Amino acid sequence: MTSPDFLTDPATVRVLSPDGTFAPSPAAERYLPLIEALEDAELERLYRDMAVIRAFDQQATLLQRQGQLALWPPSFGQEAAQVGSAHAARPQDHVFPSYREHAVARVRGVDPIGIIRLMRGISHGGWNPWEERNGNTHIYTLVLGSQTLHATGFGMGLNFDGKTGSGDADKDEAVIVYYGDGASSEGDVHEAMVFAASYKSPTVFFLQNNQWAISVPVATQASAPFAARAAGYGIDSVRIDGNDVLASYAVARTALDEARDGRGPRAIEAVTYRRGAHTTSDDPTKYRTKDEEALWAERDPIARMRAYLLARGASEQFFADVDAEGEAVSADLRERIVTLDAPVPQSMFAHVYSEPHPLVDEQRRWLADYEASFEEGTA
Ligand SMILES: Cc1ncc(C[n+]2csc(CCOP(=O)(O)OP(=O)(O)O)c2C)c(N)n1
Repeated sequence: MTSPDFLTDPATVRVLSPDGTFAPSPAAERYLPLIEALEDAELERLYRDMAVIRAFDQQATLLQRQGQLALWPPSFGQEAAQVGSAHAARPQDHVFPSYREHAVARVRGVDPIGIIRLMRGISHGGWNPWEERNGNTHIYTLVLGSQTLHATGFGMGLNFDGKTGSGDADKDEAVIVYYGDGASSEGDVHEAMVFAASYKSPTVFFLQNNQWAISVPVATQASAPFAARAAGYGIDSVRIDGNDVLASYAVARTALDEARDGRGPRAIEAVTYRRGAHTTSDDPTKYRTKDEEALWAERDPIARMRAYLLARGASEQFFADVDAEGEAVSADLRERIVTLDAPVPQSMFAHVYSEPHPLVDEQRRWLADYEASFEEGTA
């Protein structure tokens, strides 16, 4: 588990304390103008996005239990890190998610049925990143860390195309890439950081340190804060309280603006907690304690923002409307999921190579024979 000094470390950017009080840490001072510029409607939007995606996430978990999905990776507990950083990105920026970034996808405009289609096994992607309504959100990556290379290379391309550093923040483009504490041990992430630093790729490395890589605790991945590791590559790096949506927004906004402006990559370590299972195939009671779960429940990102908004005078009606929207999104999901096809196993061979390939043909034939053997067995 992340060392206890995290809550009191003055170098960690935190704006709201776990009980929702506005109490910026020393490191948060430089970001306060960005937060003070947020209007009530924008603050409420941050809360709304977190609460609605949580409802969707819980519904998807239930639907997996009912056999509608092969697998579900819950985003439960990580909503602040995701919603804050996604709102920090400008429309022209590019987003490279891992496989748990449901809140990011929502903020960028992706129809959640695309995520559902992927997790049902009927699509290799789920949505087209180049369609405008998808907000330049690239498809989920299940191979740990590889998306950091894609994001770095994409950012290098932006530089070559002259799409950075003109000084026009409404026109220049940047990239944000999401990955986890476990993924940070992959060579890909390190190679990506070397290239990003050397070529000043306008890429923000956004690490959600949710304390666990399935059953492996974060202490096994890193003996020092991840933020220090990125700094070792020459990348400006900041550690934030990842359950504070305001900290996530302001730090990511600053990092993206700097990257877009041609000042090279930036890194953010968002310290958060995966409150659910790693996926629906996992049983976290086998490796973590009730005490630990209770400790992080007290630091829940949505409860924190709710308390802050209530203290600012948000109405009961507002919270009721948000709950109703969460239920509407869940109902829509329940209705649409039953209209989706069943997975077609043969489709897994469709996009391996653009040209026919003898090994893939052989595997396709093997699978067809294997499936046919069941029919013969029952005849
Ligand atoms: C290259 C690679 N190795 C192993 C796996 C199997 N795997 C899937 S998720 C996971 C743990 C990832 O943990 P972390 O990066 O902390 O992300 P989190 O799931 O906690 O969000 C592992 C080992 C994989 N998908 N890809």
